Amino acid sequence: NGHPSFVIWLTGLSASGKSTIARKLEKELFDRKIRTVVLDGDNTRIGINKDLDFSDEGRKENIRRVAEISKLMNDAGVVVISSFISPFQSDRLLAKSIIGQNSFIEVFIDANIQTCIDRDPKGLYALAKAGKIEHFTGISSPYESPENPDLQLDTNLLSIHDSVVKILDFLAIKFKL
Ligand code: GGZ
Repeated sequence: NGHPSFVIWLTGLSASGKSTIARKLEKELFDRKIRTVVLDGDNTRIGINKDLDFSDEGRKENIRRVAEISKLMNDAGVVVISSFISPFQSDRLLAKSIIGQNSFIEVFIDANIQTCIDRDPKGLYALAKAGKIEHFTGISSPYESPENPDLQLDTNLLSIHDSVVKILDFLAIKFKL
């Protein structure tokens, strides 16, 4: 009854393209009558996770909670697009174990740090370099690249559209969407 449910987990630096890809993918899935929700820092860090900071521990708890929410929504039959920097391999592994390995699709949105610094759409990299934001990912806090992602999308080379198509192609094969 209905469509399969799973979690598309987008990981990558700030300004790598995660949110834009998440929103376009959401629209494509909506057009295919697939019930979809996007979770990201914008809709979780102001609400359920507003007590958390960007320390390693704050991020760990952020990812743990959004993984648990992703799991609950997934169990209700909703496809979840979770778009978080999620810089630590151990936290992504935890998310995978919470969600279930067959339902967890790890997509590495791979833009190199210099590209992100050059884009700097919100001026956050400049603030971080000036020491005005502490432990900013890529500047003063690490990003651990996924070792074995289901998909790796180089947004230096691929357009947003082509990135979304690659995800849809993957889902078509894996889940016969
Ligand atoms: C990284 C930060 C920080 C620090 C604020 N480090 O590009 P944005 O602005 O809109 O998205 C980033 C968002 C990252 O939140 P996440 O919940 O995805 O991070 S994590 O998965 O690591 O928990 C950025 C903004 O928050 N932001 N301070 N210090 N990004």
